[in-house]
Amino acid sequence: MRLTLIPLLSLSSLTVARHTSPRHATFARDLSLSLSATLDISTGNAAHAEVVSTETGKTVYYDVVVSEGVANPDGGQERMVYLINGEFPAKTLYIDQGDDVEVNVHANTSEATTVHFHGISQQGTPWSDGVPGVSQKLIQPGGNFTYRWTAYQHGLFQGHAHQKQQQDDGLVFPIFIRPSADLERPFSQLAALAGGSDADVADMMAAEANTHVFSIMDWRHRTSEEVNAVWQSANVEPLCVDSVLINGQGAMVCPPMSELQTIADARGFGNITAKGCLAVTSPIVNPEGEGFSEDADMSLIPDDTWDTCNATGADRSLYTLEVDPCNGTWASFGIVNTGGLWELKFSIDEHPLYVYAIDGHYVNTTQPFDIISVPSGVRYQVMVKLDKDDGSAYTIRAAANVVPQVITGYGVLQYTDVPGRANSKENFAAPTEGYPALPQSSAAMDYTGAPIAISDIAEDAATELDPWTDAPPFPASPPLMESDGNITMVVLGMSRPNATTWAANSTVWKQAAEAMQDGTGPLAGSALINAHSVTILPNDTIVDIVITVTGEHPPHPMHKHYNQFWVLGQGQGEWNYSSVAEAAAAMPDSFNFVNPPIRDSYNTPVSATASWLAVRYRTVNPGPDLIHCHLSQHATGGMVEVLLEGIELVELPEEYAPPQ
Ligand SMILES: *[C@@H]1O[C@H](CO)[C@@H](O)[C@H](O)[C@H]1NC(C)=O
Ligand SMILES: *[C@@H]1O[C@H](CO)[C@@H](O)[C@H](O)[C@H]1NC(C)=O
Ligand SMILES: *[C@@H]1O[C@H](CO)[C@@H](O)[C@H](O)[C@H]1NC(C)=O
Ligand SMILES: *[C@@H]1O[C@H](CO)[C@@H](O)[C@H](O)[C@H]1NC(C)=O
Ligand SMILES: *[C@@H]1O[C@H](CO)[C@@H](O)[C@H](O)[C@H]1NC(C)=O
Ligand SMILES: *[C@@H]1O[C@H](CO)[C@@H](O)[C@H](O)[C@H]1NC(C)=O
Ligand SMILES: *[C@@H]1O[C@H](CO)[C@@H](O)[C@H](O)[C@H]1NC(C)=O
Ligand SMILES: *[C@@H]1O[C@H](CO)[C@@H](O)[C@H](O)[C@H]1NC(C)=O
Ligand SMILES: *[C@@H]1O[C@H](CO)[C@@H](O)[C@H](O)[C@H]1NC(C)=O
Ligand SMILES: *[C@@H]1O[C@H](CO)[C@@H](O)[C@H](O)[C@H]1NC(C)=O
Ligand SMILES: *[C@@H]1O[C@H](CO)[C@@H](O)[C@H](O)[C@H]1NC(C)=O
Ligand SMILES: [Cu+2]
Repeated sequence: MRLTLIPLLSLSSLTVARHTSPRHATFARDLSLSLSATLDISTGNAAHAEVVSTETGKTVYYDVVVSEGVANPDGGQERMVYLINGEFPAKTLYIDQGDDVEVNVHANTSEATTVHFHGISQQGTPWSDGVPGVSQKLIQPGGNFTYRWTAYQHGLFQGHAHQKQQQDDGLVFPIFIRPSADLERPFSQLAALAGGSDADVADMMAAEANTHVFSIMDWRHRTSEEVNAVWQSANVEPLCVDSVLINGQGAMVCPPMSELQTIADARGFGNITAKGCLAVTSPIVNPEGEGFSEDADMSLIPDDTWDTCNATGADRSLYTLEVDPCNGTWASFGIVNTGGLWELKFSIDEHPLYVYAIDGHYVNTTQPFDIISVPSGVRYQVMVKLDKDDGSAYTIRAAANVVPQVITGYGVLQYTDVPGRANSKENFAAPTEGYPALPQSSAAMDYTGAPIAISDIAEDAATELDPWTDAPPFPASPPLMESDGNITMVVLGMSRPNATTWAANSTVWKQAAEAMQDGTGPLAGSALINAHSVTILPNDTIVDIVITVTGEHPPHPMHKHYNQFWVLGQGQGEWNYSSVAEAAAAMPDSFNFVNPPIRDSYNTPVSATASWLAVRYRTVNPGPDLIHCHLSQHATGGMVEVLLEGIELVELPEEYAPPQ
């Protein structure tokens, strides 16, 4: 049921709000000058002498120039990529918690674009959320747009295009917000798990401020627009990638067919292609019936996108992070899946991951884990103990562990190289033909991302973090309950009407459609109120969003903009309850009201028949919020709902108001 519509809004009647960040002299500074300064993180001030809570009193300015270039990151194929300030992949943007942030995005591109700050709450700045047609107009080629927001949060985030699937082409950059000094951290727990002491806590504090980010992403030899062209013409969703990159570098891997077929047989895949994909004729890829296989034209699918794999002669240099071999010290790594398709399992051989934050929120884990699974858009922060020998090297792995494809990307963690040691570069070797040369370290997971026993003893099998049970928020932060106010339930059914569309409640929100490019926005409240895929909510109300899935779907990593949600429950079967309270009474084991995960992205459970996911939050930020599947093809395919929250309360600053 849709909620009551509020009266149509006239954007021109909105009044001008106080705006805290004044226009700055650098706003229109010469682009060539700003380029050299851009993303040169000189404003860092992690070691605050004084305690800061939410205000550092400074504004940081960044120019983000998006342009088009060519790159061949996996050695397999040169192709168009987006460059951020001239680089692929983009550098991480570091800021301090409490900073006022101004990011001027310049579209030096042939396609219009916008940038969404993924995970940032945009409290008080809904015009900087970057959703075309909803919070702003598209930035036209040659144009620019200044995003202004305050870094109330801390930890790992990302900025990425929210137009079409441009993110998949490299229009994405990690953002690390260094936490303010006075926050309580979960580091003494981690130190205790490692059998350490206060010295470890101090090391972790220092490491956190210098977090090194690994962006992991699936990669294709065709641009997202080429992929879309195949999708639309063949009427088959392209579901096969060419490689997995770590920080924009990687290697095409073409394992021997015998190896792949063994995997496929073990999993009941049937035939597998040289890229490790299900055959395009598989009913999982291409279901039977009208709108699907009946309307498909397989002849329009190029062989090199699905069937063949050719890494012959490719230059395949792996991303290598060199670390100092200081004994016993800790490194902080951020892991963000900047890709648009495959959930990736991440591990570093022989280095357990002490997870301390997920989606920029501290967590209280119970043990170190060998493997974490990172869906598109999700961010992990981990401490890793650097306790190995000089000159040794360890393989970093990012593996797709999904039904339609098995594939791994590799990187190297290199302790300052000492030639001649057992594990230095000259001794790297390919496991078998078709692989790049890798350090000879002990893996925690195989090519498919499945944990492997480190020895024959069962207890020594590699461990993998379960986000539902193993990472409650730190400090404990139980959810709002019925006693805190009325709760509105919004049920959204995820569906796939045909081979080219994905929908939230049967309505397809066409992000890429012409309607979204015609100049609606900023904060297109009135334009959206009568639109499809819009739920209207008052400000300051508790909302339960229940995502339901019917039939066999991949996990949908549901991402919400604005503030984060509590993941209250998940389960199998149909959702036939009128409230979460009623469902919880019937299935108490499917819920956690004590200390559930706090996230801005979470997977829907997989089921052969039906499943559901229930999340809770309070509307606190008047404006157009969004919840959508973060798989870029599902989002552009239409699996999006706009949540118009207290939209009548929005006061649009003059500089964001539409021209009269
Ligand atoms: C989605 O559809 C279900 C079932 O028809 C309905 O109960 C629910 O209210 C709808 N949700 C929205 C937001 O329209
Ligand atoms: C940014 O765009 C505005 C118009 O919206 C224009 O006046 C300004 O010159 C542009 N600045 C730069 C640096 O491109
Ligand atoms: C804009 O793009 C063109 C070509 O795409 C490139 O030559 C130029 O360097 C870019 N300018 C900036 C400031 O990035
Ligand atoms: C698998 O491939 C073989 C050889 O190409 C073919 O004969 C067989 O029908 C395929 N099986 C399936 C289940 O697609
Ligand atoms: C799939 O659905 C969309 C949206 O309803 C429609 O535009 C498109 O034509 C459909 N495709 C086929 C092959 O029916
Ligand atoms: C594979 O790539 C190499 C190098 O680009 C090329 O020489 C060779 O012909 C390709 N092989 C096939 C089977 O396409
Ligand atoms: C690190 O310290 C441990 C315990 O003191 C020691 O056994 C080990 O050899 C040291 N490793 C290095 C690389 O110095
Ligand atoms: C963290 O978890 C441990 C149990 O693993 C518990 O004893 C402790 O109270 C938790 N701390 C917080 C702040 O939640
Ligand atoms: C909660 O709902 C009840 C019944 O609809 C209503 O009387 C009450 O005013 C609501 N409370 C709040 C805080 O909105
Ligand atoms: C909901 O469905 C389950 C089976 O999925 C059934 O056991 C239960 O009785 C139903 N509950 C209601 C309130 O209809
Ligand atoms: C919206 O609700 C939040 C949470 O109660 C409140 O802090 C905020 O002031 C409200 N915004 C407006 C404009 O009323
Ligand atoms: Cu999805």
